[in-house]
Amino acid sequence: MVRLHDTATGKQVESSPEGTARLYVCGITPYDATHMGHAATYLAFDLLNRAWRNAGHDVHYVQNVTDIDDPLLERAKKVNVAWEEIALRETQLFREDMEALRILPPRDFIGAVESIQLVIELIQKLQEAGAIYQVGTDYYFSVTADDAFGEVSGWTREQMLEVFADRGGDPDVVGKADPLDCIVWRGEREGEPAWESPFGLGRPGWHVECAAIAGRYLGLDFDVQGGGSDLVFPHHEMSAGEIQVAHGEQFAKIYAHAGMVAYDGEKMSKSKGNLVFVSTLRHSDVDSMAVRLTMLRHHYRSDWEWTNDELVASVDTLKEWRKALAQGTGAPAAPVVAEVLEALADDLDAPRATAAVDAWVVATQAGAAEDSEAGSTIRTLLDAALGLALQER
Ligand code: 5CA
Ligand code: ZN
Repeated sequence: MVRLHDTATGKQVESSPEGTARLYVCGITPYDATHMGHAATYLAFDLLNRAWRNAGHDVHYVQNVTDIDDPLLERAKKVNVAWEEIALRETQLFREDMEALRILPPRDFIGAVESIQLVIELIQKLQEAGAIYQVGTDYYFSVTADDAFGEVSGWTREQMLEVFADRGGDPDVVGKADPLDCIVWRGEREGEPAWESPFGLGRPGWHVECAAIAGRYLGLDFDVQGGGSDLVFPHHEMSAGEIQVAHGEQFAKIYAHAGMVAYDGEKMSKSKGNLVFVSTLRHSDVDSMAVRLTMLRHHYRSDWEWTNDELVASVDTLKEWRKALAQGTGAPAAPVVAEVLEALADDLDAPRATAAVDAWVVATQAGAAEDSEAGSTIRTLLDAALGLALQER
């Protein structure tokens, strides 16, 4: 049984999928390369994917790519490259980055652009429910249509209003019924791409894209909706609200959020430019497994700061781990297997899991030799549960 912290209830809850476990994780907006903050979020859900698999579940993992959005169009204009080209290039780079870090790919990897028909259908359902209205050529979702509005984040209106504008919202648009209402269809603007729809030429709003993709590929009431904690509000609140109003059913059972990774004292973000790119590390001499171990040393829910010192320490740690594994014989592996799997099932506690491996390495290097198969057992454990492939060199 995998236990996970649920943002909506503020508690640790048991995730008990019936058969196939269903996971949706919010994907990248591909206007720049993947940084360590993104990577840490995808690593968190990779641990969940692996924990479920180790518990015997098949996992249906869906991830989107926000391949049409304001930041992408702004970047395209600035560098004078077609937005489609930037999106394709950065999405490909993201896939290579994830592969290098041994983050298992989703079963369905779905772009917003290829999902416009699904989005239109969802907006039509919202229209039938009387939950959208027009302002000029734009359409908005009325948050008051959702009785459960606010239950994903648990935030007050004041808290919501404080961040809404910074996170893609437009509280000051004249003509909105409620400043928190979010756009579902943005009428065509000059120089921007647009698609035909019953709502006129335009493009989808952000939240309704993830709602439509998750609803179509996973069905309703799926197991876990995941992303970084910057998506709690408005993104996950709004997509859950839209599905609840359109279908009268719960969007997800659990809302799980990874902490924010900082660099130079501030949240790592494309807009601030304080970035450490996965691809830069990948093209240096640094072992990708050391990059992965550095992230594993931090609990996924905590906010933490990326430092070069920790990366260097991980390189040294892996040297010791490899040496101990190469001995073959070592301290008993069975209790380490049990502890690592239990730590990961307990809200993905990777720091506790890596500490158990450290203890085994120390004991083995000190001469413990009760288990003749220890090296290969621990190697397999590291690979399957923690995604660390430490092949012999
Ligand atoms: N395309 C949307 C989601 S539908 C988006 O938020 N894209 S993103 O490229 O900005 O972020 C991709 C993922 O990385 C999201 O889950 C986001 O919550 C997470 N993320 C972004 N910055 C950080 C950070 N500094 N630390 C940890 N996670 C982050
Ligand atoms: Zn999303």
